Amino acid sequence: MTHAVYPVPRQWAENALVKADDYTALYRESVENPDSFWRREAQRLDWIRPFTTVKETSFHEQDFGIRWFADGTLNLSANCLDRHLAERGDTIAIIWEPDDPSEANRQISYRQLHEMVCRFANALKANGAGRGSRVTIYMPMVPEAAVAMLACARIGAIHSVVFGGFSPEALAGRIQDCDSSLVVTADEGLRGGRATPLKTNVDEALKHCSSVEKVIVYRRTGAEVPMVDGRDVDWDDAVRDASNHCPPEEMGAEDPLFILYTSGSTGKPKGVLHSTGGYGVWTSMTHQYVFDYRPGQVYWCAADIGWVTGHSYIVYGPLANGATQVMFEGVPNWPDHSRFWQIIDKYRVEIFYTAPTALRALMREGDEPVKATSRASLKLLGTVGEPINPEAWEWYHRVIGEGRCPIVDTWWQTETGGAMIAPMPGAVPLKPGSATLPMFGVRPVLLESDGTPIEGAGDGCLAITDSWPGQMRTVWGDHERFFQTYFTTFPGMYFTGDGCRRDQDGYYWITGRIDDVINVSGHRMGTAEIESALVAHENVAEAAVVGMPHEIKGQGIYAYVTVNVGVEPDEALRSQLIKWVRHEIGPIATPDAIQFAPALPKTRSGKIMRRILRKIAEGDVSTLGDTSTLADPAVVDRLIEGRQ
Ligand code: 6R9
Repeated sequence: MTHAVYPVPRQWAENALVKADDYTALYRESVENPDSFWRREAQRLDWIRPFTTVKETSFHEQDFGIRWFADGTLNLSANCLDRHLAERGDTIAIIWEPDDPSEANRQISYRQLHEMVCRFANALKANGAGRGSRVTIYMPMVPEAAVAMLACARIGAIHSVVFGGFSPEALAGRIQDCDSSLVVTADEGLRGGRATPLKTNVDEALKHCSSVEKVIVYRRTGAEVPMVDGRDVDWDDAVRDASNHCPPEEMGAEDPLFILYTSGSTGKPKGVLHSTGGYGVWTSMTHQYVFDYRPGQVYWCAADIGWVTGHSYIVYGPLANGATQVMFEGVPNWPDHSRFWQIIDKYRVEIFYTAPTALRALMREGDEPVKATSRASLKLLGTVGEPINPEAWEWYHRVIGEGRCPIVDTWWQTETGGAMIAPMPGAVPLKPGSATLPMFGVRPVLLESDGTPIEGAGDGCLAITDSWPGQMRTVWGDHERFFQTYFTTFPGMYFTGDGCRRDQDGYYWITGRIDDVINVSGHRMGTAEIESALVAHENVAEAAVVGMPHEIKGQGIYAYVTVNVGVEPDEALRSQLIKWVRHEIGPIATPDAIQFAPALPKTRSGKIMRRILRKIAEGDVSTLGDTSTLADPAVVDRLIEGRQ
């Protein structure tokens, strides 16, 4: 197969932070002599006590462990704020653009952000939080969300941000799992002109959570919300008398920074735990090199703070690098489809980072809403979250960037902390649809499913053979699950769960998840989670969920449902079940199709054959493969007839 190749534009080749030769030499050093490479890179952070050891890691069962810079101490909030004050205290850190363009924006300098964080850190302490305690943050996209995260980092509390689109049930599960003592939320969130009742959701969730003692409520819309006496505190009241002086806590490099829940192929969501030192070095380094970031440039990552992209590339990476960034509360298609491009013009954004699903949705609206804007400030574009189809890549490149801006397609995961496979724009020629080449320190391998390594060009399971500083350190409360999930499929390696192809030039092409995780609009959903929500409904006997191709979302959710005896599987039940799943997990888990199935295809040992269900959902029934191991092969014909 031949693919378009976009060479590095001359200006980029000459002026980039990392040029082609640098990339080759530094990559080699990073894998051959990681200690010297990382000892130098880690100097990008301010350490309180310098580290003496660098890399102490093993993926093998007998001496399994991941430690980086372990005897060093630092504070990441100080790295994101205090150290910038002398030189760029008055530089704007966050330009906040509200959902409604007619509402006033906010521009917050590093000095102001520092003061907001110090005050809120003292407020957290006054409400019982401290080193090691867990604070759940359930907030809309307002600067106070970042303030809450940095305030936790400042006092050594571990934040757990829960995306504002999750339901009270999903929020409760995440609060219970890490026993948060404090929740930070807002009265309401605003997106696309619609309000989300965040505080009411928290009240609902807390009926099932005994660990929470305090709730701090930021007033976003001013809506009337019930406040529980002795438990609920107004944000403004909490900070009003708080001192603006709050010395940063001295944290060990391996002390936990945050927990972020993510869906896996089995069981309930896992609390991915990231460390302080390694994560700080990794997010700062990748942000600088992948986006070729120079102080003074306006950068915009359009992700939500509830996902890892928001953690790494809105909060920790850019702020550690002293960046000026846009933070956007709203959505790409409201009030109209030019919203993103208008914001780019309004603030002269140079670097823009978003997800393929947003691009595909906007592409469908045609070029007019784009052409109505200038976008002359743009220099670099980025994508993340799912594979980008070459068609969307070309549109992004040709129409949005007018052929002038390299596109950095960044492959990474909640577990990896930051970009793992991504082009450095001044060093690596681009191929639409490929995340290109590995980041410094990243050693990818492709394997057959039996573990045989694939050399050269080929297609297989993507694993990483050695540790990198931004790697997650454990699953909160379940270290054994961490080891079992990631290091046993291919012993001695980190297994990503993704399939991948490598071409003759050594470029990586992520083909998507090969486990039971589906990627809906760049959001990870465990099929098991949706299945357990479905079977929790009184009329459902059994459910199996698979991904299906979806033009905009990348993947859609296709659910096979077997109802209880005596229940009529009709349209009313179908819409009831869709509502039910939204209620149990949140709108992002809304099934796109529900097929009522009299029975599911199972092996004789009772295992559901998902491969067959996937094929039927994809509408590809000509290649169902071997069905001879099914207990009742006739089930398949009935499923094909009933396809939605
Ligand atoms: C950062 C983030 C991780 C999964 C990952 C993969 C998919 C992410 C991608 C990509 C192809 C890219 N993914 N970036 N696939 N190209 N550039 O998205 O983290 O939410 O944990 O999702 O997303 O399948 O395994 P997370």
